[in-house]
Amino acid sequence: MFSTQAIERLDQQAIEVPSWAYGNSGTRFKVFAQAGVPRDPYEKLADAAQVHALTGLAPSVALHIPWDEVDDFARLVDHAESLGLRIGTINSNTFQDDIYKLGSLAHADADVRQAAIDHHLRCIEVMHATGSTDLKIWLADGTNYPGQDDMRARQDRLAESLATIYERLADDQRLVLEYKFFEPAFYHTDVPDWGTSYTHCVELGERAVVCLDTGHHAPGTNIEFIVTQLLRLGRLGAFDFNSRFYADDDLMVGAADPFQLFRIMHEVNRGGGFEAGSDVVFMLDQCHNIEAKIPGQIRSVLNVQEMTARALLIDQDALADAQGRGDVLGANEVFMDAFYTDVRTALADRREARGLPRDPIAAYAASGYQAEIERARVGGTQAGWGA
Ligand code: LRH
Ligand code: MN
Ligand code: MN
Repeated sequence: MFSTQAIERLDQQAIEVPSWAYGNSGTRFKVFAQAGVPRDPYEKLADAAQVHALTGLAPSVALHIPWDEVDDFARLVDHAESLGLRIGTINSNTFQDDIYKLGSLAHADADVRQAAIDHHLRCIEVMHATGSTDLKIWLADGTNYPGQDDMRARQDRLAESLATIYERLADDQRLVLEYKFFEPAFYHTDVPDWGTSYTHCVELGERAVVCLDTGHHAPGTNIEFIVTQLLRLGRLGAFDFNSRFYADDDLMVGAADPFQLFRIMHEVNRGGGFEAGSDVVFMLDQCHNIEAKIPGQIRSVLNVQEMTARALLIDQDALADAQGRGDVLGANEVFMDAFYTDVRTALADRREARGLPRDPIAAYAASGYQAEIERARVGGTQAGWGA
């Protein structure tokens, strides 16, 4: 079914999983506790290792600081390596402390800005200790009411704070700036869209790149166009994948709108994002509030793989030919033919050939791992919001 090049790309596909997906999570209404959830970052890595062992798709784990602070990061790295994993992106959280109520890097008070900068410097230390190359910054900064603060001054302060952090990165480290159009701030957000993120990145330098979280756009936004543009500009650093029906729902990627994921993956392919040497990081950023966490992560990485496989099936020559001839319906048919192709059996065959289970979800259920952690772990923590 697949070309040799497509098989190569699928075999090499790597999707980064977030440590917070394994802990208890929920909404502002309720956090539902699940039996066997991890009590610390070591156990989160052990759970992530299950996902990789059964799919071959998830070799790295993103951490959030301070959720995943430990005394000895060298020990955490050893633990990750013993599980066949590595530590990926380090996310800085400047949204959970009282001092950041009115902002962090864009705050009006220089002392608060300094505290937020210091937190990022701590994240850079963690990156050195873990070998991580990406510092991902998402800011809750913004205002709730018109006139509450000077939006223009906030941009200037933000630019200055980001520059101070950027200067401290090593040559092989990147600053990845994530945008989000609203929430928790409801009137304005200081990095609301890809244009603002891109503008700050260009000002900072070549190692500043944009993170596109699929849940962070207004309804109806053509996300794949943003992917195209950022790849064209050489500034698409990372994805935070998840699904949304309404706002930042953080549901499983590929669940709400697999066609959108397919369209995104086509643009990634078109823009060279799957080529050797591409440094686009494909991360999941989602939580499992009501479903089981490890199977939820397995389902998610398989969804990404399936839509990537379908995108790689697009007959590029036929598509270019139809486009060149102005054959509107013909071009659309070539595109849709690939989307409507069921790749699940072919991917199961490929997994079997690689020594992986044909059905990773069934293999997880049969492994006994879930029963083991439910027996061994008592008092798992809320690893998401409020941890
Ligand atoms: C913000 C966000 C960001 C955070 C994560 C927990 O909505 O997408 O990436 O780090 O959620
Ligand atoms: Mn995100
Ligand atoms: Mn989000």
